[in-house]
Amino acid sequence: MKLLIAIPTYNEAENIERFIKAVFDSLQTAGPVDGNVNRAGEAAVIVIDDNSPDGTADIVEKLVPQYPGRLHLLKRPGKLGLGTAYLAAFDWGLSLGYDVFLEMDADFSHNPSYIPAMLKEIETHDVVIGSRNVSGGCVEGWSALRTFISKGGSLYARLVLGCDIKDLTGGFNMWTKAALERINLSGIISKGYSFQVEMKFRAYSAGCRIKEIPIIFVDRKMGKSKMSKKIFVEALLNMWKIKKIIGADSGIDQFIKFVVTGALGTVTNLLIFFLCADIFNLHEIPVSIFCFLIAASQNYVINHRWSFRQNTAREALSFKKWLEFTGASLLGLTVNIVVMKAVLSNFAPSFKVIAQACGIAAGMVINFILSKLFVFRKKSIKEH
Ligand SMILES: Nc1nc2c(ncn2[C@@H]2O[C@H](COP(=O)(O)OP(=O)(O)OP(=O)(O)O)[C@@H](O)[C@H]2O)c(=O)[nH]1
Ligand SMILES: [Mg+2]
Repeated sequence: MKLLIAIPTYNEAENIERFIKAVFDSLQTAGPVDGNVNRAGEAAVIVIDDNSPDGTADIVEKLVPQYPGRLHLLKRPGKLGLGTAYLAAFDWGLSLGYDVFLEMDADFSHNPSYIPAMLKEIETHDVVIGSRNVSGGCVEGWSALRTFISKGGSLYARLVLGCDIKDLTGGFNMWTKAALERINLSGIISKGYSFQVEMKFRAYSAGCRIKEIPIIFVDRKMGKSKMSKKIFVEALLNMWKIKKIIGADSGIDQFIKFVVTGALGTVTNLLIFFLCADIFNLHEIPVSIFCFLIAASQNYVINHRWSFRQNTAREALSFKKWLEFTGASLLGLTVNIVVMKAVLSNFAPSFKVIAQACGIAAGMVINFILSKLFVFRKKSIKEH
C-alpha cells in the first residue's frame, strides 16, 4: 500500500516548510503506533504549486533533496484552482501506482497528527473524511460569521444534493484508488471550492463506503485566505450543476422505470404461463403461482439494479430484500383485486377490463410506494 499526500499551495511560503516537516513527522509515528509501517513508510508528498508569487515553489524545491524520492513538486504556470490541482496530483499518483490518496491544506488547518487514524479507517472504507461536523469535531479560531457561513453552506449543499455526509465542504479527505476510479475524475466540472463537494457527492452516489472521523480544524495563523465572495457564490451555484450532472433520479424517473420493469415482468409471466399451461398442460393454479414468483424475482433484480440503483448502489441482492419485495408485490396484487371488485360493484363499467386497469394502477402505486420507502430505501451512511 502506497500513500500519496497531495498539498496544493498558493502563496504558502510562511507555512510550507514547517508543514511538510510536520507531515513527515506524523508519518514516522504512524507506523509503530498503528501497524501501518509499510503504508506510512512508503508514503510520499506532492506539492502542487500554481506559480505562487511569494516563492512557495522555490522553498519546496530546496527541500526535495532532504526527502529523496518522497517529496515531489508539481509546478503549474498560474493559479488554475484547487480542484484541478488535486486532479493533477491524482493523475500523477495513479500513473505511478499509489493506492491511497490524502488531500490536505498547507496552512495547518488540517493537523497531520490525524493521518494515522485516517489510515486505519481506510483499511475498511473507500473514503475517509476528516470532519468538523460530527461529534468530537469542530472549528477553532473562526469568527461567528465565518462559522455561520460555513455551516450554512454545508447544510445548503446537503439539502440540494440530498446527501447525508456531514462535512461536504471540508478538504481533509483520504481516498482509495478504487474510490477515485469509481468517481469518474474526468467528468468533474468543479475547478474551485465546490470540488470537494463534487468529489464526495460522486463517491456517495457511486456507493463508496464513507467514514467521517472527527477533526479539530484550526484557522490559519500565517498567510492569507484565498476564499472570496465570488468564489463562495460560484460554489453555491455549482451545487445545482453538480446535481444535474451526477443526476440523482427524481421520483418520477424511478416510477417510470418501475412501471417498465413491471411490464417486462408481466411479459415474462405470460410467456411462462403459456409454456406451462398451454403447451405442457400443467394445472393453471400452481403454474400461476410459479409465474408470479418468477416475475416478482425478475422485477426485484431489475428494480435493484436499475429503477432504484442510486439507493441500492452500496448493497448486494439479498434473500431478505427479495422476500420484502415479493411481500410488497403480493400486497399490490391484493389491492389490485380489491379495487377491481370495488369498481365493478360500484360503477359496473361496460367492460370489466376497465375495472381491472383501475385495479392494476392502484396495485402498482402501492407497490411503488412500498418499494421506494421500504424495500429499496436509501440507507444513510450510519447504516453501513
Ligand atoms: N495550487 C493551488 N492551491 C490553491 C489554490 N487556491 C487555494 N489553494 C491552496 O489550497 C489550500 C486551501 O486554501 P485556503 O486559502 O486555506 O482556503 P480555506 O481553508 O478555505 O481558507 P483559509 O484557511 O481562511 O485561508 C491551501 O493550501 C491553499 O494554498 C489554487 O488555485 N491553486
Ligand atoms: Mg485554509
